[in-house]
Amino acid sequence: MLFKNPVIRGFNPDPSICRVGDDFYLVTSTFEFFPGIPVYHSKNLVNWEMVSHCLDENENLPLEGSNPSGGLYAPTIRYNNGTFYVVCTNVTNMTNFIVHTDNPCGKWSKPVKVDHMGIDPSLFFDDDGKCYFCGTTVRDGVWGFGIDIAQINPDTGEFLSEKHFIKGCGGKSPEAPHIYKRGGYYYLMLAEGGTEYGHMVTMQRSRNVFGPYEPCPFNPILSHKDKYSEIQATGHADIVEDQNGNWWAVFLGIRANGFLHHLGRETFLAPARWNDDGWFEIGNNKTIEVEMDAPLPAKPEDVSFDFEDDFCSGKLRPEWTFVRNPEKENYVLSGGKLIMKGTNKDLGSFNTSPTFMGIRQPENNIEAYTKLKADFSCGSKAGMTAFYNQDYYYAIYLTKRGRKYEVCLNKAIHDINVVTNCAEVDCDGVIEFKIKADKEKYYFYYKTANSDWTLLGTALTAGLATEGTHMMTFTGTFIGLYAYECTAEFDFFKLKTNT
Ligand code: 6LW
Repeated sequence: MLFKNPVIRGFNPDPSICRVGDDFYLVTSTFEFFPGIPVYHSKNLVNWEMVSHCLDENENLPLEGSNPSGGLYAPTIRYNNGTFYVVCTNVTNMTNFIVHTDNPCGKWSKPVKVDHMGIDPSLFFDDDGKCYFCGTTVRDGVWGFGIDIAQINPDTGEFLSEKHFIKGCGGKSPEAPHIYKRGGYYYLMLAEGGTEYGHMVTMQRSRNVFGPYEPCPFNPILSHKDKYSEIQATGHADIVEDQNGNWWAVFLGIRANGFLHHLGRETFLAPARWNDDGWFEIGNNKTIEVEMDAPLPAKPEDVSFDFEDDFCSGKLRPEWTFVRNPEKENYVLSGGKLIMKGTNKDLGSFNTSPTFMGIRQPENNIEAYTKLKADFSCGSKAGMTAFYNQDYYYAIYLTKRGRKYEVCLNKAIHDINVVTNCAEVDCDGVIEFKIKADKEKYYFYYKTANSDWTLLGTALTAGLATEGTHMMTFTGTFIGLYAYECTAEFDFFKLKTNT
């Protein structure tokens, strides 16, 4: 059966997967965005539906003051005996924690803390009932040089053994450890080479969970570091056996536009297998393709990444994402409208939570629409944005200068924040906005009751590329709505792909 990568589009890095019967569950990282850790469900590994979030209460997910790309790093999901566990790190307060649930489509528990300094934690349930924790470790203030493994009680977060230190297979930044057991061997899978263009997946194995581990003779088992392909940076994998005995790897990758990407690291899928020597092989000779043919566990349906919310259901769709800890009273659904109460926090305000909500941009080619009504004073703003983080965004907005309404384009890149192309509009506070995008550019349009769509200006996608950010970032672009120092009523939000 044919399928197309990436299977979960837009910013969805560090995927981790587990299976129960013929149901697959997958989680990804969310960094400074809220709610934390989406849980996706699929029957066929290709069509994924967001069914819950592990952390959907501010009190369980402190993101206040988080730097861009702080917050939640890579989670791991595991199932044991009726319970789903997710373990993760909040780097903003440098805490490792575990949440659990018996219904991954419902509410998750409060987090329990794990006393560990390091990122990318994972759990492994052995067949004798013991559970092990592994994660990258920090020793003497030095990050990212190896993995600690210890027995743990996953319900309390308490360690039940010493930590045992395991090295990587030679690449820089050994991280993303996951342990699996097969044929009497413990396998330790890692990401190495860093999460950028040198990213790889490596494997090592041992008869004893605490090592010593011997490396796979043909490491790395997946990497695009030497491949000419739009798909780059493949790594940070997790693997799963389906109900038919076929094996699969999910991992992050990017769709590079030259050497830039702005959609974020996305979730890819590849068929995998154990060879006769008991080593694991991923994809076609360690690489993957956009279109792959493999025996999926169920027939995929047509995939659509379109999104629409008419704000009539009384509940926001789970795809809506906020930045840091949202002030929930500033987002109200009433009478088929979304009422956003803008505060004095703007999109670019330092490490705070503006009145903003967005969805992950799933494709280069999109068209997104909204209609809003704002009643405000001079200097207030309400509009639509392509938002990477507080230092990198483009926004088209309505404002007022004296008694006149104006639309403006705001471009923020690094510490350059400019307002351009302002145009007076005859509109009485009601306006429609459209953001169109292709690989190279965003196009910002507006429309009033008396006019047709008018192009206000354009901006390069390169301005929102991860590679250009001034501090290490791991996220992707959102298309969203926002309000600043005013109340704005939005009628709908619509995003179309394949335009
Ligand atoms: C994550 C690390 C990585 O913790 O990037 O791609 C870091 N891998 O394993 C942030 O996602």
